[in-house]
Amino acid sequence: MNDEHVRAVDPAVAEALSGEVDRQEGTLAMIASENHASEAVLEAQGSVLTNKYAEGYPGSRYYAGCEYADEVETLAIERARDLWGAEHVNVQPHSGTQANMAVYLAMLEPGDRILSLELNHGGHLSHGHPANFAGQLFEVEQYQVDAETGYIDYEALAEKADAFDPDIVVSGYSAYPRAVDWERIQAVADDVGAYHLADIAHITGLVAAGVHPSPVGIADFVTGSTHKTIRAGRGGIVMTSDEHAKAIDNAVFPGAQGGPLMHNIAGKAVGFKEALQPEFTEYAEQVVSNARTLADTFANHGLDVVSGGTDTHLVLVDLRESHPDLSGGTAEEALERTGIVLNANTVPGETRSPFDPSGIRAGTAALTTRGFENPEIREVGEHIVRVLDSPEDEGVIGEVGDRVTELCAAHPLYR
Ligand code: DSN
Repeated sequence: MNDEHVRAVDPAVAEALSGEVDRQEGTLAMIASENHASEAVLEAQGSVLTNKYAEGYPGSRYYAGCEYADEVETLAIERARDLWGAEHVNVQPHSGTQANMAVYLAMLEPGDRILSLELNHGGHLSHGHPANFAGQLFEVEQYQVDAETGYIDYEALAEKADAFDPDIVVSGYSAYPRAVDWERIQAVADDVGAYHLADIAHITGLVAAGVHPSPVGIADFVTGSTHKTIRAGRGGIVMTSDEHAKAIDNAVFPGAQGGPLMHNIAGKAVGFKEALQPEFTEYAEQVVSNARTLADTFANHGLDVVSGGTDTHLVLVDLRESHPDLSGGTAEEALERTGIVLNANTVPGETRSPFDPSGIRAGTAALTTRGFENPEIREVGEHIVRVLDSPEDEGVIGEVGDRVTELCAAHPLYR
């Protein structure tokens, strides 16, 4: 990729950037929250809009010279509305967590109550973990997945809601492989007079393409990030009805943020345009098909796939039964040595430390972007199993690593 100006000014950063291009090019990105943005998105994100202050919203800014910022942000908003069908969209959140912060800030008072899924069961830090602002400012109760099935325990969720009387129920998850029944969670929220926030950060692209049910029009608020399955570059987004539009806009700016990252919003606009093309639906369908193939491959080799499979882009494996002496962290490290990059993950009923948990999480969004289809995903799944079985066998690490290099070369990204 062209880096002549960075290289002239700062060779150290140029070397690191070039190393990162090589790393992405030469390894298999299977961290479920990652993807590879197109060069068009990268160009927009690396544009002169990084120079522009545009506090406010299109047509109503606190600074002069915002005509192009207005144009770009309006395009991002219109395309997001086309993609997800929301009445109102705010494309300014810097990340998914900032989007969630805006919803809490708009609708809750400090000390109010959040009911959300436990982190070990697939939730997210910004849903109320004690280490996060959401856990520090609000009272938090958590629901779980069913210990046997790995699916959300909707009945227990309803009972918790009755007992806890939350102000907001949070759905949408970071490590939950199954389709979410948004209506059922909405009914729980309605029963206790709570708002419903559906955080679709991981599945924005799947929802936009119609391969996962949409919470838009069901939940009061839908938040997401824009760099995962939707592939529109780093950032966040909030969607809501006209009723809550003003509260959300005020909560994003000036409530939670200052000047919007206009270069990122340009990336979102471009990525959303790409996602509106018919090929994106094919992409999203292939992402899910690939994830199902990966889950089947793992299950056929005796791994404990949480919930028995997947409806999304991700697969969660609990290593405790099949590999009792192998932690997620050791598995992650051994796989990284072969060029397969995924993450250690906590699992429902976690018994180890979150720093070295019992599971691994793997996603197919990035590999699908570079053109992997089911046979290659099956092969990658078999390589993962081989490494899990022999994480310290240098022969296995070397053989798998060589094959990963061949697979990457067959699917170039940016070169
Ligand atoms: N860190 C992201 C993930 O990996 O799921 C979520 O923010």
